[in-house]
Amino acid sequence: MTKAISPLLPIVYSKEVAAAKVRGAPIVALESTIITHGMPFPGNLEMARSVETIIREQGAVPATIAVIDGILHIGLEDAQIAALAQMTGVMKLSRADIAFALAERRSGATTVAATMIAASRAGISVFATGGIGGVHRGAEESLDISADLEELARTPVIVVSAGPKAILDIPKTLEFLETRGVPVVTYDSEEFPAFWSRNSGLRSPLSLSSPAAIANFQRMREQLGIEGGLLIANPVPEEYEIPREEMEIYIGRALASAEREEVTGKDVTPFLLDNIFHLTAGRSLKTNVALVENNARLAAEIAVAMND
Ligand code: PSU
Ligand code: MN
Repeated sequence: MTKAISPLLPIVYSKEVAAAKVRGAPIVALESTIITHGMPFPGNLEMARSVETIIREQGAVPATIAVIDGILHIGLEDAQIAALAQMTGVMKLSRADIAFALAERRSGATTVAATMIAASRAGISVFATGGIGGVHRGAEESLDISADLEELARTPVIVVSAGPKAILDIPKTLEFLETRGVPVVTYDSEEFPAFWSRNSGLRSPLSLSSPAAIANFQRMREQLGIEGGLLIANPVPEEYEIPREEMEIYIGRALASAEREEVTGKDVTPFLLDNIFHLTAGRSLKTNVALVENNARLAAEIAVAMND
């Protein structure tokens, strides 16, 4: 039997990220599933570009992460982002299959879980997204719980979100995070947000109101030898929010369609988001873009504070 030689990790940094690493400049990781599976073209491309601009304006460097032809890219050039935004049939990669895409030289977009793994490997400790995956409604039956939650428990990256996507069971998602020892910190509010809405009706487990305090909290966890990430919930700006009562109607309809069409596994989240986009005549997308931009701004401020 011939012994397999371990392959080297095929990792490439964009010019901008490579230079930032040399200078020790603050870097913010960005996921790519939100581009390929979370939003329709061209809104997805506009969002991908605007979050990068916002991060630069705050004095940090954006690193959009994706697997392209078997190479793990930490930071994409603009043409690569544009190509990704229009690609169809791209894999949606999580902890279970990111190495598969690399080994098999495939292309794939990274979810929150896979982006955390890649960011941590690249020495990046802050990451901005829209909403994390979580415990799905009806998980008692389906056992559908996003790998994002387990990743938060083990990988030391600060994830800035607008809360778990409201299509999920938010109370159960919070219970799971508590059990796994993941701190959930709402930014500048005591009320836990619900993605498109500023309020979930639940109180936030923790709350902090400055980027410096968030950076300090994560450093203190490191000092204690606690592994794992930190979930920041950043409520969507008021002018873009869709009230919870209204969202619940669309979510109910989308969930009913998913059940009727027997959608399962990785397809559930993209299916629901697309359905809600149509049910709200595109309004949910405007809110989604606004909240990702808002999260990118806060993530950049935290990355800058981590460097102080
Ligand atoms: N947030 C969004 N849009 C998205 C996602 C998050 O605003 O498309 C993606 C993220 O990549 C997240 C994934 O990790 O959905 C969760 O998928 P699942 O529920 O299958 O774990
Ligand atoms: Mn799932």
